[in-house]
Amino acid sequence: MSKEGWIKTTCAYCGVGCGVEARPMSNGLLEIRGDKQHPANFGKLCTKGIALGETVITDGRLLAPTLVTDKTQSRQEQTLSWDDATQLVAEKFKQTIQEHGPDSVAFYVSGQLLTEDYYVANKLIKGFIGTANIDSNSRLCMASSVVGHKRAFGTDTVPVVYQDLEHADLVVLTGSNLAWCHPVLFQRLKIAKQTRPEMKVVVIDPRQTATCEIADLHLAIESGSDVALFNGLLRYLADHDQLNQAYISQHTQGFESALQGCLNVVQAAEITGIDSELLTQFYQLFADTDKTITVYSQGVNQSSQGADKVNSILNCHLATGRIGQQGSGPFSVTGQPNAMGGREVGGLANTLASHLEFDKPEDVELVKAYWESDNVTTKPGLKAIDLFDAIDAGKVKAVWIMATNPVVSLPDTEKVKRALANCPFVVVSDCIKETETTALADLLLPSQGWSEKSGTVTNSERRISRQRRILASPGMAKPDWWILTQVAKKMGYSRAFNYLHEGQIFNEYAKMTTINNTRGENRDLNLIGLTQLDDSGYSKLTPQQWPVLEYQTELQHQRMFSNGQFYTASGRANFVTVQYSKPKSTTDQRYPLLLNSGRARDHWHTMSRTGLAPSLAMHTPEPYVSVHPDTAKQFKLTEGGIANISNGDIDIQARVDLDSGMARNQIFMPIHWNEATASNGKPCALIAPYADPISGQPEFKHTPVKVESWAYRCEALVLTRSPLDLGSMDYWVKQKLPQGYLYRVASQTASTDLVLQLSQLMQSETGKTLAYDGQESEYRQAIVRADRMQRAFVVKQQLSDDDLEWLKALFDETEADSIEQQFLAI
Ligand SMILES: Nc1nc2c(c(=O)[nH]1)N[C@H]1C(S)=C(S)[C@@H](COP(=O)(O)OP(=O)(O)OC[C@H]3O[C@@H](n4cnc5c(=O)[nH]c(N)nc54)[C@H](O)[C@@H]3O)O[C@H]1N2
Ligand SMILES: Nc1nc2c(c(=O)[nH]1)N[C@H]1C(S)=C(S)[C@@H](COP(=O)(O)OP(=O)(O)OC[C@H]3O[C@@H](n4cnc5c(=O)[nH]c(N)nc54)[C@H](O)[C@@H]3O)O[C@H]1N2
Ligand code: SF4
Ligand SMILES: [Mo]
Repeated sequence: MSKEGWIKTTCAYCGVGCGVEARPMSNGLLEIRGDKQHPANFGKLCTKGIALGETVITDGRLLAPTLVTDKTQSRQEQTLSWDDATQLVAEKFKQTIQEHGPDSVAFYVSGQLLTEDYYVANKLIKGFIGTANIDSNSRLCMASSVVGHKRAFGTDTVPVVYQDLEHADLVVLTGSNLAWCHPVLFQRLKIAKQTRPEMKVVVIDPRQTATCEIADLHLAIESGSDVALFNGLLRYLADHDQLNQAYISQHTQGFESALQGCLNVVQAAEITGIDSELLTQFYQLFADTDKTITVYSQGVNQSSQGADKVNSILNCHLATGRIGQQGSGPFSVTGQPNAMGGREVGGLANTLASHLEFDKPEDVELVKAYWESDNVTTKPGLKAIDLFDAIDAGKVKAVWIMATNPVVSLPDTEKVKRALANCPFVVVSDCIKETETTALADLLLPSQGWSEKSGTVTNSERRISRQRRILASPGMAKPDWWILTQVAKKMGYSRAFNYLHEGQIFNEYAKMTTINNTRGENRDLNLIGLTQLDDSGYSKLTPQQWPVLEYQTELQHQRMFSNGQFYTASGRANFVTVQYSKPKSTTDQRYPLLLNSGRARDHWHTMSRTGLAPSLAMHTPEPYVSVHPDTAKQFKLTEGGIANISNGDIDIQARVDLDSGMARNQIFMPIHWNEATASNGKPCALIAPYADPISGQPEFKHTPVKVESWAYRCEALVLTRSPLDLGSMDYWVKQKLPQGYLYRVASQTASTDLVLQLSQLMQSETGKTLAYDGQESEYRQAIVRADRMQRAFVVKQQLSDDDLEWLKALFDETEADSIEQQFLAI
């Protein structure tokens, strides 16, 4: 802690992993500023980082272990002690294993766990329970990159460092909306381009996104056609004598095979839908520019060809020797704050631990010896989609979900719901009480959240940083690692899970990276320089970039593979032969448009945290669907109207946002709204569970749908100081405001019926009722108590921003007479 009370920690959100300094304020919130010394951000923060202090309120928190004794509508709950709750998990898991074997249980975890939590979860299930049925929401996020890296490099390793973005002469961003999803990295890139205008930026994305603001070239690629684009590039480089032959012959293998079947420019142009001249312009730019970085993210990974897309990119970098050199390399940016840490400790069903692998029997022996367990599993477990299928089929009978909300974020959410509803024992560890996933739990366990929990995370450039405890946690919330160890002990594994604090777990993990790998000779992930940390050293740990052979007191920028040595059997990098193939599903007359899905600037996933910050809700207050104006015309949609989006089985609704940057055959929806925040705006409800056959990563960006206008007869604004249940309304969206909660409502019923429904909602509030009846054109009702408006609604055929501003202003009034006068005025 600094003299002024600032505590250094790391941002709760994206994989940039910005350093944050936080200081408690007297009102219980946190003052936040960027950490000037942190090498990810040097003091900068984006909108989400800046607003972290607003999100530490305890609204909606899960406060105690809770047993749900009746999962039906008339839900019955019972609070348990930690001892009883963890005893119950241990007993249920043990009983299930005894009756049905270890593969009948599973964990489903998250890149939002800290490395220490992840390590303990992985050790318990793979090392002691004896199944690898632990998968992570990183399957939805990074799995294709993991496969691509392993196939090419023999190890799952990001070669570049952030500085490379600043040194590059060409930055290709493909399937990445860096401006919104990794904003501080984007700012670094933008400043670098301003400083060196000769730097070129190319964006490859079917949409013209905010990232295109700095693009010299935007290639609006047909959805799913990246392999054709990068294979075309490989062939172009070969045809134009732009290969690095020396690098290919000295450091790689498999080039000839990879080149065979690569497309020429005309063929690539045909498949990608990009004009061949524009494509040639890009290919020539790539050929001409030695210092090239290719940044890629979910437009690449989340595809039924995700792993092949990744290798098509890596092939081009290997063919030009552009890897491990300053300013060049392929750069898979990570999504969640600890997506990378999870990959390190083995949080995916098909990795063992610490970059030790199932396909090497000697690695399994090393893990057995290190963990002193005979029960270490020898084979991979079920990947996320298969795992939920196995739950649905009754094969997995007990599941523990931690720090993720699969009922919102997995494809085919109806199936996920059904699977969990029928699963005999569902445990959910979360900070929030009411999510779509906690609604299906048999047992809820309250976890500490950001600013309460303590441990480490690793960012996109392999840099390990501390998250520190700053505030006390509410109720009985505990760290995830602690909860896991209590269960492990009660299952009979006391000796292996006797940790007193997270520093001990980190130490055990750091040492694990050195087994048969003293100084990184067999595996690149090596933390020997951190194995000597004592409690005080862990407490003061400054950012360290792996490999950590010596404790880093000075800032390091270590590129990987600079010496041309890889972790394959031969030490050479592999070219992987990949061919373009069509995505699994295609549009037809009935479903003529492709639904693409992704992120909005100021929200994080299912909004459990960003939904609490009024300042963050302003940017995109409602679930929206971006549509090209021509497409809108064709399907009779208007700006600000509501669209119905359907896959034939399921319909969802969102506000129409006309966007001329959209492709005409696509629509785009953000992933953030779900049943907790909107009536029916969840894209995953429509998405089929098609996945990449190797990585298991779902195809989230390519769903054929039809779209039509969702006509409504009237709208309402409801402002209230305490939350309401609007479950029965046709269309509603919840938004946090400084004054309380705003609900935007649209109804297909007559306005008089809507007024009746809303009046009933008003009744749970006490005070003087004010009612204004403008004879169909406008209805208003409010409850005033203690010189404050407590709850109010306005119903009109069409509401405007002015109506909202008027209502908000009345909520700030502190004099009952004045409120009444204004509210009832014509
Ligand atoms: N604001 C915000 N930031 C976040 C997050 C958040 O929730 N909110 N989440 C974090 C997480 S976990 C992740 S994984 C990252 C994700 O970060 P990004 O991957 O940058 O974000 P997305 O919006 O999912 O998708 C990126 C782009 O892929 C494009 N795309 C779709 N199909 C294709 C295709 O076939 N080819 C190509 N080349 N592009 C295509 C989409 O149009 C979209 O613009 O963001 C992280 N940062
Ligand atoms: N259609 C579509 N779907 C997608 C994507 C897409 O682009 N399109 N992207 C996918 C990707 S990349 C991702 S990463 C996922 C994200 O999807 P999810 O992981 O389902 O989303 P989150 O809202 O981040 O869920 C995290 C939950 O963990 C809780 N939590 C936060 N911190 C802690 C903690 O320390 N401990 C515990 N126990 N709980 C905690 C939060 O309250 C929240 O309920 O969505 C995926 N789904
Ligand atoms: S860029 Fe990412 S890590 Fe940095 S402040 Fe923004 S959300 Fe947090
Ligand atoms: Mo992600």
